[in-house]
Amino acid sequence: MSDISITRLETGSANFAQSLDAILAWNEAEDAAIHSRVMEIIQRIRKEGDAALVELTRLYDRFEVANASDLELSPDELKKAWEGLPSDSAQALMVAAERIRLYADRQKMESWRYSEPDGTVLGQQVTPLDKVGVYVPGGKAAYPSSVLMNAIPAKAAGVSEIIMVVPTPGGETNPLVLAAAYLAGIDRVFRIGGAQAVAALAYGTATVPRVDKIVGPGNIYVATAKKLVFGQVGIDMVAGPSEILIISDGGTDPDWIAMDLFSQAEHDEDAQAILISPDRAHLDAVEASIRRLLPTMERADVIRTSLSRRGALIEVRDLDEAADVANRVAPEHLELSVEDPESLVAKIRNAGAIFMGRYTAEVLGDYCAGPNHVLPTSGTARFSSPLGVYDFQKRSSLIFCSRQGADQLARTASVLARGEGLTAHARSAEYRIVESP
Ligand code: HSO
Ligand code: ZN
Repeated sequence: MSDISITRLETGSANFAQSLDAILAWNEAEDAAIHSRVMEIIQRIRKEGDAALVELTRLYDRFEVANASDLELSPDELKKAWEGLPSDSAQALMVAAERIRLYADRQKMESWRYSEPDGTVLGQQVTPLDKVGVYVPGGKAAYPSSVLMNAIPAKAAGVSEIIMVVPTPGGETNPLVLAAAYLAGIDRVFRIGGAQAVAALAYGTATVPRVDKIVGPGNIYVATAKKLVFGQVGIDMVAGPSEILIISDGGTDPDWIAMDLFSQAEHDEDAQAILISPDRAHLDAVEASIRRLLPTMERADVIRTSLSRRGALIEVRDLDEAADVANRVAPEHLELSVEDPESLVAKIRNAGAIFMGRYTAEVLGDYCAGPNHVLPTSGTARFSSPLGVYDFQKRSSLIFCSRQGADQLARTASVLARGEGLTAHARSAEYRIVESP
């Protein structure tokens, strides 16, 4: 069963670009049936509010409550989950939370102002969002670490209320997730999920408050719902499957590299794990490690499928070319498993998170290094960034004009307004002209 076929590519071969594109291609199922089903659910929540929420939760999660208010967990239940944790789990969550908080604090955008000689003041005022919804999946992808990664930056931004939604299929709660919610300081938790939870957060019901932004991962229904409510509320991003790209100079233990590839491949069948190296013998050695270690893995089936479907071992001429390929892929996670990561990192333009050096396994970032593990996927690192405090802050421009400053600006504004044929604009400006030129 350790049989696995993993694509081998060489940048030197004529069809390299096409082969790489084929490996990278990721078409999120654009399913018209799912789209219209989700649309229907959103409409129902908007029209019927709590009643629809209770009914859809019974239908999809087999979780039945008499009143919508019973969908909310009490602060006491969260506290109990926290107190019931084994001490090593509690300790580890605390270490992770503290490090995520310290990193997040650094990301805070601050307000700023500057003045001009005539007394005019310009600036930018930064304000946290009021209410944020955090979606936490209920099934196999229910990660307590993701609760921390989504909630702590919101807290650090100063968001006044964080509302978590988590489906509890069959009424079963996940104590680790609830404990993480308690630790992260989440204010309210509702036992709802799917498109109905996203709609409830976006539009509000009598029981569930309407939020300003919804963050957090979810299945295709949740992702589709987030896309459909975008505009009514903000959303973080619509994440694709996890990805890791490792650049190795050949000096790292092949078993370490194989396990780092596995660590992303085990997330799901569509995850992507790619290794790039100028050292052919090293690529062979890692391939051998993959074959030897795969049967020892609990999630061997998932790993085998994702490595066969979307994995690749790529031979390049040198590390410069490795950086070029990495920039083309724009991976979610990039490991620089090389002797001198500093000189290589300068060549990286597109990556969600960069792990520098042989000891910096991606898993350390997944849980506790400090930077966020919610990262741009599917090549979107070309234009977007990790989730951070700034995603929970917004900016307002500030303009103060002194009498003299207004006079000066009005002369410019008046000319431009008349050019646009907007007389009220022009006259509004001209009222402020008080001195003769
Ligand atoms: N690698 C995932 C995050 C995660 N890993 C959570 C384990 N738990 C996406 O960055
Ligand atoms: Zn992970």
